[in-house]
Parts: sequence; C-alpha cells; structure tokens
Amino acid sequence: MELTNIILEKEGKIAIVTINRPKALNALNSETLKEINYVIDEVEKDEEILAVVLTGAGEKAFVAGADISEMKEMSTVQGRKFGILGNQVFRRLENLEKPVIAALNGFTLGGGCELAMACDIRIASTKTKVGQPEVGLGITPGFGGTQRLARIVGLGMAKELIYTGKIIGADEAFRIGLVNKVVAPETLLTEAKALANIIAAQAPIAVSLCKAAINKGMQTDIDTALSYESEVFGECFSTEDQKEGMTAFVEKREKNFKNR
Ligand code: DAK
Repeated sequence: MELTNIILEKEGKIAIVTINRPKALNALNSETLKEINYVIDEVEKDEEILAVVLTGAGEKAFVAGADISEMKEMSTVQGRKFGILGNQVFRRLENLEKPVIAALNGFTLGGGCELAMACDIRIASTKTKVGQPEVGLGITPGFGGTQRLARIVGLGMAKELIYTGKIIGADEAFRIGLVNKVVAPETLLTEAKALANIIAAQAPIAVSLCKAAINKGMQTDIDTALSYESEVFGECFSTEDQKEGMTAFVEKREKNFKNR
C-alpha cells in the first residue's frame, strides 16, 4: 500500500509512526484510518520492532480529530462505516502486542484524544491541548472516547470533559492522569523515543504479556484477572528470554534477549 497520510520509520528496535496531514492538523479521514490499519500490519509482522512511537506531523497538532469536512457529508450508512473502521483500527492498536507511546505534539482533540487513549502511554509537550469537543458538533465521541476516558481518568472527570467539550492544557492533562509526563516541545520526540527504547531493551515477550494482562484485567473481575496473570506468568517460563534474564542476573553480566 502506498502511504500518503502516514510516515513509517524504523530506528533500531522502535518504529516511529507519524500522521502526516499537517495542513488539516492531521485530522483523521477514512484514508488515514486505512493507512494506520496497514501500518499496524507492518509493525505487527516486523520482528525487529519492539515498541512504537506515534506522533503527528508539524508543530501544531497530534491529531485535531476526525476529519470534519469528510464527516459533514456522510450519510447514516457512511457514518456507521466510518465509525466501525475507526473503532476497529483503534482496538487493533490497543491490542497490538508491542507497546505504543503517543507523543502528543499539540492539539489532541476528539478522535485524536481517542487515538491517544488507545495507546499504552501518552507524553505531552507544554503546547499540548486535549479534549473531546464532539458535543459542540452535535455528536458523541465515537472512537471509544465515552469508554476509554472514564477508564483512564475516572468517571467524574471524564463526564465533565465530555459533557462540556472543554479543551485542557498539558498540565491539567497531567494532573488528571491523562498523560504520563509533560516535556518541552523540542524534547518531546526524543523523550518518547528514549522511553520506547527502555521498553524495547526488556524481554519482549514479557512486555507483551504484561500489556495483554493489564488490558484484559481492566475489563474483568479481579479473580479472573489474577488467574490470567498466573497464566501469563507461567508462560514466561517457556521462553528463552526468562532463562537468559535470570542467568544474566546470577552471572552478573549484561542480558541478551532474543525475543524467544
Ligand atoms: N477536521 C478537518 N479539518 C480540520 C480539523 C478537523 N477535525 N481540525 C482542523 N482542520 C483544518 C482546518 O479546517 C484548517 O483548514 P484550512 O481552512 O486551512 O483549509 C486547518 O486544519 C487549520 O485549522 P485552523 O485554521 O482552524 O487552526 P486554528 O489554529 O485556528 O485552530 C483548532 C485550531 C484545533 C482549535 C481548530 O482547527 C479546531 O477547532 N478544529 C476542530 C477540532 C475538533 O472539533 N475536533 C473534534 C472533531 S470531531 C465517529 C467516530 C469518531 C468521531 C466522529 C464520528 N463515528 C462513530 C462515525 C470523531 C469526531 C471528532 O473527532
């Protein structure tokens, strides 16, 4: 697939995925969603890639939402199709076996905030502005916003943000736990890559199983969740990397994980 709205780059063990429609503040149209879906395929099958950084092109926006110009003209059927596509893509990203760090380099609104919330970790710059302004457009958040925001920041805060459509700054986003860290705009990508590289240096199967256990555990009761944790814990002992990690510790040497 020829990519016109997304840039996919590899740097060692990490992939950097950039949404590249800066003239429309990286708004998500159908084509961009399809390209993100394709990039997920590529990242999934590339065994060298162990973590992903997702960001937006330009200095103004991560993603300023779903593409309003495209949505404006949609029929009910097209709207439903668009919603299904977005939800599928975001869910695939959330379930991707490799961790995804969103580097929020500016406006992170509507579908952009929802995209960021489908990622594992969010880092903001001091210029980041976050919100779910959909009610001001006569719609509800449709790419998981009504579900993921409450899971991340809690019910009361999610309801306030969604009912008012208000846009908050990076410090407030940090205070409510929507982003993990706020850094200077010029260091955002470096910080996100550094974090991705720290993760990529761990045992990849263990990291991936942690992601699955955390995600699955958040959707179920504690007993089922703990039983799943025991299952994945056991699974680690069938990996070469568990032997390598523990042997390297005992032998006081650097570990050399093989993703096996
Ligand atoms: N869509 C399309 N174009 C956009 C856009 C968007 N979301 N956001 C900005 N742009 C375009 C602008 O139209 C403008 O294009 P030109 O006029 O230059 O051609 C260009 O980007 C620069 O934007 P501005 O000139 O407006 O820049 P400012 O600095 O003055 O303002 C802003 C920046 C971010 C405050 C403003 O652009 C803005 O308010 N943008 C819209 C933000 C927004 O409301 N986002 C939420 C979109 S609703 C669904 C599932 C999900 C969704 C919908 C349906 N289904 C289940 C079906 C999700 C909905 C949303 O995300």
